[in-house]
Amino acid sequence: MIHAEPRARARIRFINPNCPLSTVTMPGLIRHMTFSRKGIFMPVGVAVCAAAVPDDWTVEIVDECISETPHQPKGDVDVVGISAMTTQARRAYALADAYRRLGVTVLMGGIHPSVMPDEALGHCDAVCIGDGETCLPRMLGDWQRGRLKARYDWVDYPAAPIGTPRKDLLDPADYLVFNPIQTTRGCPHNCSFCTTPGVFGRKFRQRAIPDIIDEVCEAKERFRTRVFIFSDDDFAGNHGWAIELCAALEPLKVRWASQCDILISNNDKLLSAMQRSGCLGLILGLESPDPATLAEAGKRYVDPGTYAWRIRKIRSYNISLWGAFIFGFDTDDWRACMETTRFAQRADLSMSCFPILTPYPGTGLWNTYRRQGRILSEDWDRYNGASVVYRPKRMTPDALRHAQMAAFAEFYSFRSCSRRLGVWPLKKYGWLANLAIWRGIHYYYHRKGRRIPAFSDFAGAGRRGFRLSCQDGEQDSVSVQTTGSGS
Ligand code: B12
Ligand code: SF4
Repeated sequence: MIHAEPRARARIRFINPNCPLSTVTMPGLIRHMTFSRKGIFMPVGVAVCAAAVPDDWTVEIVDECISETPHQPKGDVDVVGISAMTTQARRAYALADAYRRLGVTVLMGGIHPSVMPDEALGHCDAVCIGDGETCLPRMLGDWQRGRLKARYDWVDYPAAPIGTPRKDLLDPADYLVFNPIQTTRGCPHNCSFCTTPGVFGRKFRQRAIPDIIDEVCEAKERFRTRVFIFSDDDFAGNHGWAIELCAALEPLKVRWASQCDILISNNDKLLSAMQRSGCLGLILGLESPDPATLAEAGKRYVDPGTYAWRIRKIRSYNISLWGAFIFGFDTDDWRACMETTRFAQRADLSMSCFPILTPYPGTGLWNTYRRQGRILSEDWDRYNGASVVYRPKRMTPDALRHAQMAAFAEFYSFRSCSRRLGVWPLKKYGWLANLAIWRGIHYYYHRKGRRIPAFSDFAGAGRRGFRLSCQDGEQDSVSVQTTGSGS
């Protein structure tokens, strides 16, 4: 391909592509749910990459997820760096192709190109596998010397420290969460459906505590942030380190939330350090209360029979819990999905999400389903936790999607919220978040002119000839949940 003539000061544009089937990239819906913002999270991956660019470059970030109109590629830069989770991959490739036609060098990275480098190389000049902090300076240096290679795999180089994102390139007013902070990378566990072990390895890494504290202090000062999200897979994958970080956070008098595994319930010292440091809430990857389902998920580190006391114990430290469940394992039928939803309510979880099992490339599940010939679609847009892209064992794809939406509707109904959150003392954040999701569900079905799904529809389906709401081919519409599963 023809390379643009390098300018005196080289220019790079990072792009976080939109994904049409994900609610988290629909500015209209997000604005409706958040009352003002266009996006939920600022794009940490590209902001961290921007920080890894040498100082003699001009850098900008385009976040297509917060834009009402698609990004129009222009040949006014030397290099573009495009990031992609699987659900963003199709759009990422379209942008990459358009930029290459303009003669701009295209680099790709992020979760999806890291696990599908050959596919990505069909659309870009070089791919980064794993950490951008490690690979990007090498990629740009090689590009400047006219020696850009096709692949840069972070395991081939000494690891660089986890970077601090360039927030100055983004507008805080666009995002609900402008200061997500990554404190760790990777996860010590190896669940079969999860991308994290495949991309970042099972070696669990922690960021330097002084760097984290600096980022927190800067956000407090510049953006008046008091509530932080630590966007980790497993904040407390290393208990000793997490206690140290909590001790360093304590004097800052901030509040925070993160994801972590339920084994923290074994460690009172850690729970107490978390409480003192301002922990408001945690997302726990619970997946299912059924032991057979958990065995199928390869989640071997905990017996779900112990979930109830573990949840009670963590909550006794005044930490709110968000349960991340998954629907669609071979053990699941609609009754099992309903049981899971009822479990989440009985456990008084403040929030829950119920994504549909998705065999993301690079996971053990992807390999298993491919071997079994069960992958129904490789349309990456639909890899969003709301579409059924494989053949489930005990439900039709329509029934699975219906069960998912029935779970959201039941869990976020006013009745369930009142029971789980109570009315007094007022749990302000919990109520606001529940209300936002409730509004999102109602807005979505109202716009579609359809009735909100319920589990009772299954019982009535055969008898009254009732059609499941997704039988109109819209089972792959949009996602309501935020993250996949995590921890
Ligand atoms: C916070 C988070 C979110 C946030 C914010 C996402 C965002 N844009 O920042 C929210 C809540 C919005 C979200 C939503 C979703 N998420 Co999410 N999310 C995460 C989480 C926990 C952390 C992301 C993060 O901040 N990472 C830190 C940054 C620094 O890492 P990074 O983006 O990978 O970037 C590094 C490298 O990949 C590389 N890199 C990245 N881009 C580029 C580009 C170039 C050019 C180069 C050279 C390098 C490079 O350099 C960076 C620094 O090292 C991850 C778990 C994880 N471990 O990543 C899941 C994760 C990314 N999410 C996941 C999923 C499934 C989703 C959803 C589809 C869930 C859903 N059903 O709705 C949606 C879709 C979002 C969308 N855009 O449509 C999956 C992705 C699986 C996959 N194969 O795609 C993950 C891996 C969770 C999991 N364990 O399964 N998510
Ligand atoms: S699901 Fe959670 S615990 Fe399992 S590997 Fe992924 S991040 Fe780790």
